[in-house]
Amino acid sequence: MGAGRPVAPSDPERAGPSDRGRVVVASNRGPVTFVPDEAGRPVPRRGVGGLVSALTGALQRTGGLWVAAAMSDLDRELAARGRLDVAELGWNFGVRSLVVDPETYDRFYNGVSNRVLWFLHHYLWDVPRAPSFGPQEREAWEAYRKVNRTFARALAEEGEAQGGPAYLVQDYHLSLVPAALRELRPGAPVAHFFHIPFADPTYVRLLPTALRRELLAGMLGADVLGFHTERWARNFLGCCEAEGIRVDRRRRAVSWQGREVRVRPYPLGADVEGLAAAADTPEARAALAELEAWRGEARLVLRVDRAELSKNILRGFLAFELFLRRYPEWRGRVRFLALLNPSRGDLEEYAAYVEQCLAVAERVNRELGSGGWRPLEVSLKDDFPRAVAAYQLYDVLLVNPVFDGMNLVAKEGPVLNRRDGVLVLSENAGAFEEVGRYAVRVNPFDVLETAEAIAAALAMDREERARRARALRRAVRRNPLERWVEAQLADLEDARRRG
Ligand code: GDG
Repeated sequence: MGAGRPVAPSDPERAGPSDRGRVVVASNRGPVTFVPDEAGRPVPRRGVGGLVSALTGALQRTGGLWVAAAMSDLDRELAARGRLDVAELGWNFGVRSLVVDPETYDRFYNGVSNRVLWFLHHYLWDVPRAPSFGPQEREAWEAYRKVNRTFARALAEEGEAQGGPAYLVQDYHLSLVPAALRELRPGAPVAHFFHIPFADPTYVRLLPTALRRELLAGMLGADVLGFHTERWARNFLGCCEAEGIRVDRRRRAVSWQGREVRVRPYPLGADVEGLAAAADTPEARAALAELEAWRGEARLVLRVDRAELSKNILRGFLAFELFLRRYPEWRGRVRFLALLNPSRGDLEEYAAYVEQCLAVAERVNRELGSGGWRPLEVSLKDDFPRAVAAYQLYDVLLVNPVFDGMNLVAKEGPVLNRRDGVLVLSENAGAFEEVGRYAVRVNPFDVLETAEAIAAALAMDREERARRARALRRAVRRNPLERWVEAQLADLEDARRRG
């Protein structure tokens, strides 16, 4: 989350049902970070991205509170003084930041959330070697449990002040919060949303038995469990069945401790208005001019990702290399731009992966580049305006994650693109359920197929490109950003009415 644009205090176009009670959101990372200005005064900066827009939009309508962990030293210092002051962002909801001691937080965040749960649900382990669960991993699990309980306690405390809110708990970091919160506030309506894939029952068995049962039980404390796609929801139901828990597949419901838990897909939409505003900033316009000059007459293949193992950057580069070797007539006429936002630098697997990607890019440039033509340009930088500018310019957008909960890039690109660019999309990206039929489909492990997909996308005739681009835009616009929260809140209310 970097520097962001200001949020409109209230936008009547976006107003949803006004009779909803208050909402309390919980997530590991909050919607705001503080950076000191020249005088050293902490200034709040709103995070960028569809998720922050969806949740701040909902909170603007209902009022309430967002609870998150303090990230930086400055965050921790401000959090220790009480509620964060976000008045200058025009928000009519509060933000509470939780302080966790840095060692516990590191075990919770790096040790379990990113090293175990992220790897598990994206199928990232090199199975002959990892995972391996010994005493150290159990200790990290203890920290995970502790931070989840800290969140649950804070949410329960806030329940009174917020007049019995609906709770929207976010993501895999907080899988144990629903059950812990239910113990403290038994009748409270709780939805939990998983932003990443949910692995299938066989792969989930890579987790020690007690841990995977605890995870399922933690999530089943919710009334509503949300995933981006049918596929991830089905995997979750399959995992419950594998543990002997009663599941009604037809109604997508789990019977758990005398309650019924609904398990549903709620695909997150793209922030179409926010993207248009971001493209209109001076930073994005300057980046657009610079990229246009750099591209020249060449065609542009683009990827935009966090520098992240699950995004399959390396196979993407190898596929582009293979494409250039099989179709030499394209040499000098196409450029590949990879905009990579640095991520999780604390994990050695990530540093090694990024290094490997950079080395492959260098080799491809050395072996295949000639004259002033460098085929593969990599930018490793947090630069949202540049991403928004590049979206407008691509001829081919390569989105080939090994697995991805949704992948918003696949939806954002087509909204802003001006060249009837073609989307090459992994069949394992959640976005595939909504927009896959307008894209060129790839199996992310098949480098040859991906190379051929790039070739097919570049060679596609004008009418076909225009037809697909139009259909993509329509498909994305059919799912407005607000629907994601509204559908969860409506299902929570319904679940409550039916007891
Ligand atoms: C997780 C799940 C799920 C691009 N460049 C920069 C930057 N961006 C923005 C993009 C987009 C977002 O970052 C990336 O979102 P994705 O959905 O593609 O991927 P994850 O970060 O892995 O998100 C994913 C998502 O949660 C929401 O539920 O779709 O499956 O993995 O909006 O425009 N943002 C910043 N700097 C950049 O340089 N700050």
